[in-house]
Amino acid sequence: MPTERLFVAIALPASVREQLAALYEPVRGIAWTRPEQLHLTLRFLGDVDAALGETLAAALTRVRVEPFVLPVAGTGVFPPRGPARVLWAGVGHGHPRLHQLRQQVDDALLATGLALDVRFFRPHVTLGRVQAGAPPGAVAQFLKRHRAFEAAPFRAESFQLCVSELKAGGAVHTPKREFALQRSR
Ligand code: 2AM
Repeated sequence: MPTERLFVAIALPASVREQLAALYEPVRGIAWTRPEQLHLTLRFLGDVDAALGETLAAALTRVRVEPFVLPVAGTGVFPPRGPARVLWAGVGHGHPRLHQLRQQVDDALLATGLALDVRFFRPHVTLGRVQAGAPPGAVAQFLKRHRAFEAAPFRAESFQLCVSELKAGGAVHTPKREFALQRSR
């Protein structure tokens, strides 16, 4: 059965991506997210039967959340303690509509019968992955330097169903469908 590795995300406008990519430093052992791929994941679906794509897209057209302004500010790491694996930029506490959107996306996907690995939602934009061999202190220095980072807030007007292909040079993300944020009729 052919599968696709899918996720639902909010794409960031070029201006925000540029501000985030300006934080990147050539540190050995940190693999920075390609600037054009910077995004906020709402839901990772994993490998899904490719034949289900249209059903999932149809379900997502039923999401009704109004556009909202999202701040992009602060930096942090996952896991918060112990060796860092992921460096991220935050979105404050997240706009209430961000959580509403995540909830509606989950409800829409669950209604198709898809099994979701529901876990705590920690909205973030992954900036880079820390690999073995990163110099000790590099992550701490990055966090210290960019703790007060703040990009211009942006208006989230849509979300996307995306395909992630794992390639030798890293994951390549391609939007499959875009859904406008809109109030319920
Ligand atoms: P993140 O790094 O912003 O959390 C596409 O693969 C996106 O889905 C990734 O950029 C990642 O978003 C998220 N993702 C990948 N693998 C995941 C997993 N096993 N569990 C949850 N989210 C995952």
